[in-house]
Amino acid sequence: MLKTKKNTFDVDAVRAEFPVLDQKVYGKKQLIYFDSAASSQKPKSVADAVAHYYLYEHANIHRGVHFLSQQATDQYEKVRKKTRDFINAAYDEEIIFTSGTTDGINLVAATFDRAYIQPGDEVIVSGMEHHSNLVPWQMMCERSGAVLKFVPVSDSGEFVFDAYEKLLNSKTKLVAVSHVSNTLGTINPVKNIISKAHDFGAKVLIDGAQSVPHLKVDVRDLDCDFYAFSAHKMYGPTGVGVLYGKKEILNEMPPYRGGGEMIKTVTLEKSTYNGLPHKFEAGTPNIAGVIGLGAAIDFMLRDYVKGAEEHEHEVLQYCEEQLRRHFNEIKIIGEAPEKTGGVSFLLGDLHHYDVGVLLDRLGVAVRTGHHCTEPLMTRFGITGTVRASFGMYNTKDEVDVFIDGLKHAERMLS
Ligand code: 7TS
Repeated sequence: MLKTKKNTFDVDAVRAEFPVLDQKVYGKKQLIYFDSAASSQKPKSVADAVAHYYLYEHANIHRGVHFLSQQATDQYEKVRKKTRDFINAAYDEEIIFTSGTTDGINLVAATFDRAYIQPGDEVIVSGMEHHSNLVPWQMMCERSGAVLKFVPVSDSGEFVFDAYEKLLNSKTKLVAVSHVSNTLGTINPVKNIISKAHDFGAKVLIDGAQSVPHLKVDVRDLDCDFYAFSAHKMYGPTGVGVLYGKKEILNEMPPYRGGGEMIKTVTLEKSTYNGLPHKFEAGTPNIAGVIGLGAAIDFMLRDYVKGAEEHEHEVLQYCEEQLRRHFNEIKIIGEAPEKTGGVSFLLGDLHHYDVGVLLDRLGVAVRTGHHCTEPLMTRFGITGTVRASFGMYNTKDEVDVFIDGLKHAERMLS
C-alpha cells in the first residue's frame, strides 16, 4: 500500500518560533512582515544555535588539535551532510559553503570559463534573472570572449521555452536560470530546461534563492550541474549560503580564492590545491552561520512545518484573489499558472514607493522598486512594483489587514 505523508502544518506553532512577529511597529501597529523574499525572519532555534555556538563552542575549524576546534569542525561538517541530504546531493564534497547565492554564482562565473569556455562559446540566461544571476555572467563573458544570450519573458511572466530551444546549439556551454523568480513568483520548468541543455552538452546552473524556502528541491532528480541558494531566505542566518556542484565538474574548475585551507602544499613560487570541498572554501568560513544553517534545515523539517508549501500557496492565492476583488485598477505583474513566494503589483497610477511607505506606516512591510531585476522592469515598461512576499508564518488574516491598508493608501494617494 502507498504510504502518504500526512501534512501536520500548524501556523500557530510556527509563529510561536518567531518572536519578531509578535511586536508593534511605530509603537502601535501590529507588524505584518510581507518581505520574506528579501530575507525571511529567524526562528528562535536558529538564533539559539548561533548564540550557543558563540558562547560555548567557538574555535576555528579544520586546524586545531584541541577539543573545541575538533568539536566545531565536527559540527560544521555535520551541517554539510545535513545540507547534502536536504537537497539530495550524492556526495558531501559537492556542498560548498559560500556567503550566499550571489557568492555561489560568482564562484562559478569566475572559474567555470577557465575549464569550459572558449571565445565565441555561448551562455544563456533568462530575462527575469536577479542581477546576481546576470552581472557575473556578463563579467565572465567579457573576460572569456563568450556571448551572452537571453530567453525572453512572456506577458504572463513565463520563461518562453520555444525561444529557449531555438537559442540552444553546440556552442552553448552554460545555461543559468532561476528556479523561482523573485519578482514574478514564476516557478520555471527547470527540469525540462536542464534536460534540453544537456542534449547539447551544456551545463546548467540553477539560482535557487527563492525556491529552497518554498519547494522541496532534489538536485539529483533535477540533474542540475550547479544549484546556489542563501540561508537567510530559508530561516537561517545572513552571510552564509550553499553552492551545490557535480563533483566531476567542480574538480575540473580551478580554485576561486587563494588562501588558507584551500591548499595542499605551498612554496614561495607555487602551490598545489586541496580537494573538494576545501578547494573552494579559502580562509576561515562563517562557522556560526553554517551552524545556524543546520538549525534552519532542522526547523524546516519539523513536524509542524510539514505542509508549509500548501499553506504558503493558499496565502498567495488568497492574496491575489483579494487584490483582484477589491481593486479595479490592480495590475499583477507575473501571472504564470505555477507561482510561489509572492505577488508583484501596481495599483493604478500610484507610485510603488508611495504605496510601500503608506503600508509601512500601517505596520505592513513590503518591498518596492525593481527588486534587482531591472531588465525585467524594462521588459514590462515599468520602474518597479510593490511586492508582497510570504513565509510560512504569514496568514490570510494578515492579508486582510494588508488589503485594508492598500484601500487606505489608495484613498490617501488618489
Ligand atoms: N537570486 C535571486 C532569485 C534572488 O531573489 C536573490 C535575492 C539573489 C539571487 C541574491 O541573493 P543573496 O542572498 O546573495 O543576496 N533577492 C532579493 C529580493 O528579491 N529582495 O532582496 C533580495
